[in-house]
Amino acid sequence: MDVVNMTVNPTQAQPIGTTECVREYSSSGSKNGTFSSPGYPRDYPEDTTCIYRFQGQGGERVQIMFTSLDLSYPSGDPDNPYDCEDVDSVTVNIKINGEPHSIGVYCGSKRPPMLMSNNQQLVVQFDSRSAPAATGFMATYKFVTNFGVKAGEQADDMVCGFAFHSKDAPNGTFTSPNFPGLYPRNTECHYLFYGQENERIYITFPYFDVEGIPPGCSEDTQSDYVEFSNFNIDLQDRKMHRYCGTKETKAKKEIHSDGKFFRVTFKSNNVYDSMGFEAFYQFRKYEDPFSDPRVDHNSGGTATRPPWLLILLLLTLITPTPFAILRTITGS
Ligand SMILES: [Ca+2]
Repeated sequence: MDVVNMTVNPTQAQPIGTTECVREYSSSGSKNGTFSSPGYPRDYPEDTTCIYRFQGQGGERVQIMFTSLDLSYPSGDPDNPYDCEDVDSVTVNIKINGEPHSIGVYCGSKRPPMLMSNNQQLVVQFDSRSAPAATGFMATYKFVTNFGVKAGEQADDMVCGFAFHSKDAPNGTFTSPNFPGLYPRNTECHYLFYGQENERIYITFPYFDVEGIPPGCSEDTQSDYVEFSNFNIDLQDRKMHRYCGTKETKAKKEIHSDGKFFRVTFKSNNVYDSMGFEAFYQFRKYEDPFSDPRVDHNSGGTATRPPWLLILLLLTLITPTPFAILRTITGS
């Protein structure tokens, strides 16, 4: 039996089964819907290939989520398949710079993660070989423009940008694109934080898994990464380190801005992917300890803020009643 050809042009995928079915889904028709293996929820036919082509427009991405997967898997545990070669499978293909890439081959009954295309197109290929007693798959599709990021205000002048203003929300969460699915390839998203005067932005990561090799997380190591900057898009902040890897590989401590603006950038390349991150942000008032004048040098070192509270507290300790305190203060 044929093996899934990973190098097929995803927009012109050739069937490997003898029964071909091709289905086209265009965002000009519907922005979302469902698709499934032939005959679902009845058992799917043997020796069949089905191609599902998704075509968005403008800045749309294709987001697909399998709600069920039940493929014949004679060679092991279908809930934990270790190899999808030569068995019934579902392959998800995208195109990067004109070159075809598979972002996942799935088999057995382990449900695939939520997936997103890197551009307007995505192709799903279903291949059955055996005479199965299995229902196949059911999935939903969506053409989205928000990259699956459900926080912040999407910036119109950026491909993938989200703005967070402290006047709108003092804290909240934001995620990598398509979270909690796999993040899309070749994607760069910016998260811009605008605080008020004397505010700083604090970021922590409850979940972090970005494919890459720390500590450099450089392009040389084919790393995806998260970058931080006190400057806007065009300026790199050399003193801030990139984050990549899993939260376990390096304890991810709280990171903060130097001023009232902060930028977090997520960037993925064209190979490998992970689930990304979920982050918590908080705008906090910043009290600079060095800008608070505690000593008045003009009056010979006398404190500029008399410690009235401390005096009252001491008087309370040594005198029995408030009247006694009053008498002590006024001297009557
Ligand atoms: Ca990658």
